[in-house]
Amino acid sequence: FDFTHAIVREPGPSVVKGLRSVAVPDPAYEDVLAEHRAYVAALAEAGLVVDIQPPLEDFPDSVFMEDPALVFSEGAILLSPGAPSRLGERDHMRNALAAHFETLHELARDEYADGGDVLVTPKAVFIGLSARTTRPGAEALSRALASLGKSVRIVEPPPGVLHFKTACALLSEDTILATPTLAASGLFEGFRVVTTPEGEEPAANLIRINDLVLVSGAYLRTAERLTELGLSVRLMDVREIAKLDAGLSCLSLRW
Ligand code: CIR
Repeated sequence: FDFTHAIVREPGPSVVKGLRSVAVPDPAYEDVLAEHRAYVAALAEAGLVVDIQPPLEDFPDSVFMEDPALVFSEGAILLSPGAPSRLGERDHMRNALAAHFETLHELARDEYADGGDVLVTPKAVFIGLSARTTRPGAEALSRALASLGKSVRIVEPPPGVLHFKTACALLSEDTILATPTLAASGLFEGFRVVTTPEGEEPAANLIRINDLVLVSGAYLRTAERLTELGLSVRLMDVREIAKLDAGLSCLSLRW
């Protein structure tokens, strides 16, 4: 969570047609845009230099910048998003990354992995298998991570969420926030695990950036729990973006 830079992509009007797992009505574009602008402002407030990429109207989900790549100060890895409508985001992401990274690894087009399934911790990088991240994709990503000197744990999280990080986030060097179901799976051996309060499971999709933790404003009991742990919490309005199965980590790449 020690970062200096981020890349985001501004949402264009097509964002309202983004993928969703539950058939909810389209979000309101103006509100998505306002939520996104407030998010960018919070990243800047947390101390990041933010590169804002232009909207891609042909790719409604391209605002969820976290999924087609994984970035570290040592280099970047271009991923193959597992949703067919998102695969073409790769080419735009390659261009965006070229301005920042000399080292760019690339997964093959059929080695599917979404950045939302990857939790980076100081000890290990967790890759969660999902409907978007296949075993061959996870293994290819694991090889790319090894070449950047990272150790990897490929895990099979309990089903029921879109991405691994829908249900967990890094809070400190050795502390993970997870939903009770994921915490009970025992995947985080060696870490201290804090759970989301009953009924606030989606709050787990949060991000810590330097000293600030961005949390959805809908989950006040989670915010209170984190404040009690001594963390500085910033509540964010993501009500419209959340209709597209998104939380706070999906909206940027950070390094
Ligand atoms: C999708 O289904 O791909 C988007 N509607 C939401 C992606 C959320 N990304 C993430 O959690 N990393």
